[in-house]
Amino acid sequence: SRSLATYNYMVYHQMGEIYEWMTLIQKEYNNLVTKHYLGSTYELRKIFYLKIGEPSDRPKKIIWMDCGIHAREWITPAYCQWFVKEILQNYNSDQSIKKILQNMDFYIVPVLNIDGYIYSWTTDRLWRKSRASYKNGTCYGTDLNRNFNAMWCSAGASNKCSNNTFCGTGPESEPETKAVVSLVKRQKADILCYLTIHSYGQMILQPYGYTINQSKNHEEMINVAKKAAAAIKKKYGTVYKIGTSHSLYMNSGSSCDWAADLGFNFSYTFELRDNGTYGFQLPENQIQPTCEETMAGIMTIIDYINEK
Ligand code: ING
Ligand code: ZN
Repeated sequence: SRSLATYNYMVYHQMGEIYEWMTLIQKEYNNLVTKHYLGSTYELRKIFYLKIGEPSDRPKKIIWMDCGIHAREWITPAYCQWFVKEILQNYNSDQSIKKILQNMDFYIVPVLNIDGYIYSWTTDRLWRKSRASYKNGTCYGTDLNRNFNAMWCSAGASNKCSNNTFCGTGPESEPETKAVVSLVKRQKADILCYLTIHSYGQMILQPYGYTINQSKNHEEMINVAKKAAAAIKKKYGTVYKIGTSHSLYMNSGSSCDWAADLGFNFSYTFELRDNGTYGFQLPENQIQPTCEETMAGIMTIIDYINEK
């Protein structure tokens, strides 16, 4: 698709189309959107994020959201694109979106694990990890959501490359992880909320995964997650679970825990539809309802933070 007007948000898109979409969206909405280089993948592809908000002279607060850290979770890049389109299309008519874009900037990474995403299109639909090569090319891929510096590789992760939860050769060993860490640390003082989008399972997870300990504002985060889950349910009846990652399964080295340790008050992992019927291969006719309900959930969190 060469034009934004005909871009179909109700189908899954190959990486080449998502790159084109990023170019089109920043051109069409150049009053609100700029495209920035985040870093490079292992296979030397460029990772971009879209910065969305009204221009301002003073530093603005930031909401971070990444999609596609796991290759096979195709609904998540679809959601990040949906989110961007939705806030831009409604900016003029919706006073609450206008207010948010005056106060804050969104940093949106539509696809973080680009090498893996492409591989899931070309070769293995259920590929999860990055495409870094180990052991003379006999073994591939790090689980980028086990590669962050949060009790790295202590539990719920594997140090064997052949495993799906391989944690890498060290904390932040992977270029995709490094790219996130370097930008997020640079903007640390301004980030209010760190959102990372996965599928599947219908959950809103909060820190921690590596310990039974809770974050300092655990109760507040639970209350906000409850509100978000209620907003999701109200849309199409989809039921979400909420809780700490640890209460669902132990894991270490996740970006959500790392972000909490950096000091962000709000750090959530979303697991979008479904509950296992289709799993990672969510049919395209569920893209729209999934994105609409997720929109309701995420805007609940953002409204709360913006009004705080
Ligand atoms: N789920 C996440 C995973 O990386 C998760 C679950 C949530 C891990 C929060 C760590 C922290 O395994 C999927 N679907 O990838
Ligand atoms: Zn995932």
